[in-house]
Amino acid sequence: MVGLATVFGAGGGTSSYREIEDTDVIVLWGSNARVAHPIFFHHVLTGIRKGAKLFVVDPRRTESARWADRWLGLHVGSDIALAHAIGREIIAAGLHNRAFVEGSTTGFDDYRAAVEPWTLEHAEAVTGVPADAIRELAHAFALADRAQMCWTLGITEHHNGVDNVLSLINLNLLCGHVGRYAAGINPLRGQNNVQGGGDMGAIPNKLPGFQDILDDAARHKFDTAWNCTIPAHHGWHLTQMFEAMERNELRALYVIGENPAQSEADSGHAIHILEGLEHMVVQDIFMTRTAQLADVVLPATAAWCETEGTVTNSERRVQRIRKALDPPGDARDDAAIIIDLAHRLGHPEWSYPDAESIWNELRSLSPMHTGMSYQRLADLGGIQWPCPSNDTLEPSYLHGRLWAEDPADRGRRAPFSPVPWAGPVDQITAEFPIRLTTGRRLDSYNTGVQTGAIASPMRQGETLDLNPDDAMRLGIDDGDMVRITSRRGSIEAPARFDAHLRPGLAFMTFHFPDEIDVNVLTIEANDPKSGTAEFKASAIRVDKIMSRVPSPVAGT
Ligand SMILES: Nc1nc2c(c(=O)[nH]1)N[C@H]1C(S)=C(S)[C@@H](COP(=O)(O)OP(=O)(O)OC[C@H]3O[C@@H](n4cnc5c(=O)[nH]c(N)nc54)[C@H](O)[C@@H]3O)O[C@H]1N2
Ligand SMILES: Nc1nc2c(c(=O)[nH]1)N[C@H]1C(S)=C(S)[C@@H](COP(=O)(O)OP(=O)(O)OC[C@H]3O[C@@H](n4cnc5c(=O)[nH]c(N)nc54)[C@H](O)[C@@H]3O)O[C@H]1N2
Ligand SMILES: [Mo]
Repeated sequence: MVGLATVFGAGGGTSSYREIEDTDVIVLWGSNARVAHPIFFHHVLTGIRKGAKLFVVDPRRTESARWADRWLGLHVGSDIALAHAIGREIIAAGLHNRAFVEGSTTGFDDYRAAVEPWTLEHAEAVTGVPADAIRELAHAFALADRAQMCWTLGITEHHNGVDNVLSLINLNLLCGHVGRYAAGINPLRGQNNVQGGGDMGAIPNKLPGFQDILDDAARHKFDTAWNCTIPAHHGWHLTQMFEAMERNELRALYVIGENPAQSEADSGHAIHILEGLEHMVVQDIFMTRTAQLADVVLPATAAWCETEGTVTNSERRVQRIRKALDPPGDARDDAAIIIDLAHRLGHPEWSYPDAESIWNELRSLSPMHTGMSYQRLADLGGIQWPCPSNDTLEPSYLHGRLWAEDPADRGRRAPFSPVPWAGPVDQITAEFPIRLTTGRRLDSYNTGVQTGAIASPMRQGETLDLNPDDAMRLGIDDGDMVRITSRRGSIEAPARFDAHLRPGLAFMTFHFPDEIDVNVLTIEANDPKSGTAEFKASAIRVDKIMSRVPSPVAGT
């Protein structure tokens, strides 16, 4: 979101899901949407059936790549090199959209100079992607009438995640693939309401509706509405909070719906910091490992089925959710708990009889939500922001003004970003010769708290996935028990052969922390601009500790 906000002002994907069905070229970059965004992927499949070409850029030949016309298997962390080579090739072949670049962007000359060294051959050497595949993607993307660039964590979870994002946005600017129907730039959001959390101001620098916390007029509007004084400075993001805890500057933490004892990189270190807090409150629907470290645990209801409210998805669509089940035991609505807390902190005027009254207050303060009454949300089956009034129709895509006939109507031009390339922080050496990247499987969800609570025949348990050639060179057979060691720590897991991995690459998830806690291994190298950790690039060593125990054969 930082990258999109830098270029366009608003931190949101530019297109609607259905637009991917009407596009000519789809690039899934560092995203395994077949597994992680299956509903969105259905729209991708419809697009493919209607003739769109799919390119997948990922160091693993993922389930998503099975539907691709071309899979570009690159080295972990080499994305900027690849993006710059694509940009250079488009310019060298004269395929960029000159009118759009001249009329609606800034900084093209600096960008052209930054990509100049990235010839196809140089990029092939750095990324491992054959030059002809780079050329094919460059030409298909530039020649398409409409193209969509979609990315997720393979791009953002790096020490230079924001620069990675900017290097992809450059390509859309170069070809004018933004601000038109079915041409767009779309980061797919992770959790079902992570977009909504940001829209509501649950980020350190914005008030609800992305109103800037440094804007006096915006702040005073909220001061008056909420009877308080909002500090006129940015708060801390999660990484900065951990740093402040380590300095003993932040001494109490109120955690709602997050399990940082398992989801933080270098979790051994993170747990140590959480244990040093004077006071920690955890509000969750399960007794998580973080909750076990807390002084107070507040049992909450599950937002998606036990309460009323709204969620906002990756295409900025706000939808109603309704209570279907009574919550168990003492569990209470998240909002009710927070309102009670406000009363006890001396704000008895907080009075919201139901979720709708909270929402209506938001509509009165956040212009992009004003036209979204509960009635309209129900009638229309969800509405995308911005929706400033009761007669706003679906905006579908953002930034259409970049194409306005009259330059005066185009608003701020979108800047190119001549970002530098820098490889992963955790170095591959003789002692740590294998690159570990971490991510997701279809059958489990994040730290496994929710999916681990039910038995599923789909779930196989965690493995270290290795390229078979690498494994055999290390004397490791499929199913052998191995020790995995990084510069932070060490864990054990069964090895599994996966020929879809590039040589030198291993893969694990963070879904099974009770048995195998991968974040013991990951590096806490953060992007200074977004605070995101480099979950996607650790260096490891793998040692066999025990041969696979053959499963008993019936009758013996
Ligand atoms: N089934 C399931 N679905 C989920 C979740 C889940 O836990 N389970 N979690 C949700 C959440 S919170 C999120 S944020 C999303 C995440 O959704 P995704 O980002 O799609 O999921 P990941 O598997 O973490 O990473 C995506 C891909 O990045 C690739 N990758 C790794 N390193 C690099 C690199 O250097 N460059 C490139 N180009 N690619 C790289 C990996 O091989 C992987 O295939 O999924 C959401 N959906
Ligand atoms: N190694 C590695 N680590 C990673 C990643 C990776 O790719 N690799 N990905 C990172 C990413 S993208 C993410 S998003 C994080 C996820 O990290 P977390 O957000 O810490 O993990 P979750 O398991 O999604 O935890 C969400 C918690 O919210 C609780 N919850 C669910 N619904 C409700 C509700 O309605 N109310 C309340 N109060 N609680 C609720 C759940 O019980 C759960 O404990 O992990 C990060 N960590
Ligand atoms: Mo996420």
